[in-house]
Amino acid sequence: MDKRTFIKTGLIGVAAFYASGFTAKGLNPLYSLKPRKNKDGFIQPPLPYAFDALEPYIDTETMKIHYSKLHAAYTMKFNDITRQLGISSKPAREILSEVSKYTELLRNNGGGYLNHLLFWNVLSPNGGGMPEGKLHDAIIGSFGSFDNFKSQFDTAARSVFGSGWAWLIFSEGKLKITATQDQDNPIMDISKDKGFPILCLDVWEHAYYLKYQNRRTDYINAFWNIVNWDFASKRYDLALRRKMA
Ligand code: MN3
Repeated sequence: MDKRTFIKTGLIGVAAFYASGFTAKGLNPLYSLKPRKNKDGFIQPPLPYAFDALEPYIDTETMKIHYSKLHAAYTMKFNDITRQLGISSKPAREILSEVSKYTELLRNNGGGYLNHLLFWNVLSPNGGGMPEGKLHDAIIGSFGSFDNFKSQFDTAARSVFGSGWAWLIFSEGKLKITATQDQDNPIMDISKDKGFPILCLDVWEHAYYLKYQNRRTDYINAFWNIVNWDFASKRYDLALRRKMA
């Protein structure tokens, strides 16, 4: 093997390693929400930014606990349960799309696993502002204006009783806002509004209590400063492609 071939082979090895779930930047883009697996099952990819990167909107301590304790626990339990049931080789999306077949424990932990994967990517220290291109036009088309969209999303997020999530989904050819309880999501067959998630907001108290205490509205307002519209736009493109497929 000459030097050039050796380097080339080495690079392919590196590429294969990163393809196993990690990239040089940290997180493989999960636009398709198809998390990679390793021998232990579904992986919890690294956060795509530092724990303190979303300050002052989401505080460092909350991010540490949320990612390292809570999401890690959902991941571990989801792996345990899917292994016990002998369904660990199935994609997470597929398991959740037929979640009514399984126990509430699987529903809660599978939802907790996938919802947070999406949520970390929906946030960015370079986020905020407004979407561009097709997603922008679709939001105006579906909600009349960007402010109307925000206000409807805010209402959905505020109205979740107890713990849950607010969602922007692509459903039956258009954008729609919905909310779910606990760790349910619009991929699940038990969900009243089913669709392809574009954007989500975790409104469990664990997502904001340390900084905002009971002021969920302040947390929701802060969210708009860190929305990763670039990621959301790519999710929307994917939703359109799937619809046409
Ligand atoms: Mn959470």
